[in-house]
Amino acid sequence: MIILDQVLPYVMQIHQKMHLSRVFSVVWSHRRQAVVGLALLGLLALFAIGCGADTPQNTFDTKGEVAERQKDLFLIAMWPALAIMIAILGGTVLILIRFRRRSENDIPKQTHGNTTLELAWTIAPAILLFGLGIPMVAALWEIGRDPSPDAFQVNVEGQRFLWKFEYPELLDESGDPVVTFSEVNVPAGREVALHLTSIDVIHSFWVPKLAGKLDAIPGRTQTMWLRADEPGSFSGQCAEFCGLNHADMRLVMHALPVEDFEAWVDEVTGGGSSASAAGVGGDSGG
Ligand SMILES: [Cu+2]
Repeated sequence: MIILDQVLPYVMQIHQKMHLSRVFSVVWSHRRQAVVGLALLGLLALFAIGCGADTPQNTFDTKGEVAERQKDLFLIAMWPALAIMIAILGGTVLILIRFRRRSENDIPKQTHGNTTLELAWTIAPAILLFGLGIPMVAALWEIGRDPSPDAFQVNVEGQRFLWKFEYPELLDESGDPVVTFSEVNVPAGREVALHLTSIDVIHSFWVPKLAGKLDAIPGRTQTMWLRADEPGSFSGQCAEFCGLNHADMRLVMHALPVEDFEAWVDEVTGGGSSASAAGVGGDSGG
């Protein structure tokens, strides 16, 4: 407190001496430093966002129709938002500089209302919202639809801390559905229906390159569909904090070429029920 008692009068003195406009003019006179500082900040920002794009869960590197449409939605919302942000922040900075107080008795021009401006800033956002709304609703409709009847069926069960995949169309030699953990095989290029549930807490199923996330909820079954355009192994993970080992609740979705997929089906079923699963028209949905 003693320090504060000593410092405060001093600060007050400076404050009285340096009127705000003078502070501003001091800052303005150092604009070369300001420009250098801003340039450095910009460089730092570029450096910070320059992280590798070649990562296994990059939502921009889409490999399936659902993820692709979701990325498109994000971009058509992001670009206008970015333009608006630059216009508003840029305008604010411009106004701060252009209309700054230049002398002690400087009184700004007084205005009240501007019909043109008010109409413009009501109508323009309305048009923008409408323009964004149409493709968004269309995409929601398509992504949120039921899986097609010939989709490959997989029942997904979240449990702390792994994913269990059951293939209702693939029966092993004792007649039980084939089950895998943490890794799931699906046919590339064919629609996959995922029926999600959980046996303990709420988890969230997410394979970023193929589709957005959907919660796996105890006592409920939620269905989503996705399709891998090309064969490949796609990394995913639980996206809902579910306990201490949540970070270990990863998965890999292998989208196999037709021959490989059929070979795997033959292997796990003993050649028994490969027809319904690998072919078109499996109808024993989960
Ligand atoms: Cu989790």
